[in-house]
Amino acid sequence: MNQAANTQNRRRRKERRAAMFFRSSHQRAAKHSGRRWIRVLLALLGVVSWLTSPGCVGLLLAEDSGGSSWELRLVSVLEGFGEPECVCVDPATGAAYVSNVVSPKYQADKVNAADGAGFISRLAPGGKLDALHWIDSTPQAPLNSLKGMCILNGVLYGADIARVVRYDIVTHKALPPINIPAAVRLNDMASDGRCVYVSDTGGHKIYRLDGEQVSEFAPLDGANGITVADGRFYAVSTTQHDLYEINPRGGGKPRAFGLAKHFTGLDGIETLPDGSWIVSDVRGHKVCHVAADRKTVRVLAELQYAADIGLDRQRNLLMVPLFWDSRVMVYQLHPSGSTTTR
Ligand SMILES: [Ca+2]
Repeated sequence: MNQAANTQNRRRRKERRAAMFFRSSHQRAAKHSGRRWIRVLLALLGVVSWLTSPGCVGLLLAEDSGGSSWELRLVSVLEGFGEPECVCVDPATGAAYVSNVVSPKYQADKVNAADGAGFISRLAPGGKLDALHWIDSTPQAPLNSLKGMCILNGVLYGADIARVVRYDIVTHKALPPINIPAAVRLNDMASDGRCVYVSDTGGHKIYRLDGEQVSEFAPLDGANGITVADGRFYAVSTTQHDLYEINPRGGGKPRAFGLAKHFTGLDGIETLPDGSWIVSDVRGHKVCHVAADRKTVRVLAELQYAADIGLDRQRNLLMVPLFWDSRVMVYQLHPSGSTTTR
């Protein structure tokens, strides 16, 4: 009887321990499950907070613009030019300068003639024509086939066959030109705030002008449009039909984007604040957006003879000279889907 009672007591103790074990397991599981939900909730809150942070909004915009999120809205069409090749915007004032080659219509072999027929126009900030003949060619300071221009320290620089011409912006006074005897066909110009650079399409290279000291900066077959943005140097080739990143210290092999299949005669290039680009294709008759991924290309406008574009970053204005059409198109540049003017 005692033995039977003992056995029964042992069994009851076992059952109580088992019940306690299962109760505590269930409590642990419930507690664990609760912690898991808290973790999921915290993670969700984190994601929501990140999505609404300014950095993330910028990232999302950048990703959008990395795809195809810019569009052009026509503001005005300016007439009366003479084979305009380049629009150069002065970032200090918003005024823009237009180079006029002046050449017999559709005679491409005449666009590099030393004929003293060129002139420079000026647009007021916002893109209205201010002075069609702001600078005229003179026997003392001839303008032959002026193409790309840039501005550094109040001086307007222009590429004119084998010379870089210079004008004081305030006084209009011509400064002595800088000759580059080895140059074949100078084309576009850009400045990094210290030096100016000029491409030589015929000589397949880019020169650097440090003051009046000229040196070879980088080789590039058919070098045409050049631009410097945030310490990075980009160029387009009118014969290789591609965009290139160039070592800002000079030298080395330009790094091609690999987009040649999209273009037939690249001319101008500008970098947008989100790290993407706008390029003009003078023989492809279009202006395109190249996304920051360096792969996505989208046509923004189909335009006959779209030459070297100018960008007013403050007003988000893009100005496109139409070479043989002798007009300049002024566009507002908008992120896609935007309905407001910035
Ligand atoms: Ca050009």
